[in-house]
Amino acid sequence: MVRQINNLPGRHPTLGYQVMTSTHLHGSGSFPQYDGYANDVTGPGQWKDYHYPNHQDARTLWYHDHGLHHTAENAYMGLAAMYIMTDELEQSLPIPHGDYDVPLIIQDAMFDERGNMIYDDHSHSGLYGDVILVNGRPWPVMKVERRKYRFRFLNASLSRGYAFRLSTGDPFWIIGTDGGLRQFPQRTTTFRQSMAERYEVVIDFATYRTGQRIVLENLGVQNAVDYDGTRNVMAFDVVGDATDLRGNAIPDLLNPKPPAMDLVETPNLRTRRFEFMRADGQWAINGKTWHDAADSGYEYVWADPGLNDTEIWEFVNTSRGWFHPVHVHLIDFKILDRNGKPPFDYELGPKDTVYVGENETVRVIARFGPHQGKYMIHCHNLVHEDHDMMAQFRVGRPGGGDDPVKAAPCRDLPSPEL
Ligand SMILES: [Cu+2]
Repeated sequence: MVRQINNLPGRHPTLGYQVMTSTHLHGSGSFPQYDGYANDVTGPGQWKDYHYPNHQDARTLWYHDHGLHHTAENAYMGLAAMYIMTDELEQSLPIPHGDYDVPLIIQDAMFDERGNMIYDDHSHSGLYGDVILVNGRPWPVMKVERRKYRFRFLNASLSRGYAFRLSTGDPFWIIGTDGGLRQFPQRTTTFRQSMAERYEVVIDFATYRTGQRIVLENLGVQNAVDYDGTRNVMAFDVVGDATDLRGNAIPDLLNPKPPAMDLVETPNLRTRRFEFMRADGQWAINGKTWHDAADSGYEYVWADPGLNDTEIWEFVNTSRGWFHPVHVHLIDFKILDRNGKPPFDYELGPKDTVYVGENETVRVIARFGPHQGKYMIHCHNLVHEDHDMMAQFRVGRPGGGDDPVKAAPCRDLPSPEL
């Protein structure tokens, strides 16, 4: 249980909106009332207890604001952080742990001359900062020893995708994706990462000499607004031999049965299509926006899989001007194909967010459970999400499952002792 207390001022000091928050634990199979449903908001002077099952395989989750129409501003200004879950299998593997297991929360931002954050989303198209922050610090330099490190890459930017590369051209080893460890490690010299995706990446510094600097570079992706400052993300300075050689391996087998990865396409499976598009000057999914959900009293759903049904969902982006990271709440999915071709090798692990690039159609397969109820699917360009590329689906029968807003309402301060 986590108590979220909204102690923010009644109005945002520079942007002026009322700061209503809703906390989404991204990557968790939570009950609807603890999932950060956009309208399940906690206002200034209120609090809410969130219960998390923590029943899934070890994985890198993150929690961020999901409040209606102001998620982008709230996450940009700081309401986003990592949440790491572990288990016996993950702990038993000889992969880097402890000091050698390092979160990298990557964001871009822009600042005025006094150091205040500037929020400019270019008429709701996207926010592209000229400063790269890693764990809240601009272009940091990390001291590393001559051994393997595991980095948990989270792209927590609002709108910027990245294509990562090491300045040496040496490989990354991808050992995990959004839903935890992959079956086997995958070598790659570059990978693109959209907002909200997570990759667990091993970098081996053992081959470098003491005193060498290795830069984590960003090659940029289509339609991102790049600046001189967005070419580099951070750097690693090799300071000496390893002081501890435990967990210095990349085993051939990581997780023998990662979630969702055993799902296979069969002819009788239902396929649903979600087109991410512009409609009436808004960002929309199948021509509808969250306003349509609101107008129906939050009854309208874009999809209604039965509990524990396996379905194929097809995400379509016919534009050349932008990409959409598509995030489905509650479940893990396996990517089947992109424009009819196999997904990138590094994507072959359990996922909850997928890069749907320009002119791309991506098909994923998932089993819908373990809970019934209404959950959101949306674009994770948070500027798009807020205006208004967000939809919902219902798992199970109409009226089934806990109500996301009414089942566990927020309370007024003061909050009682825990
Ligand atoms: Cu989008």
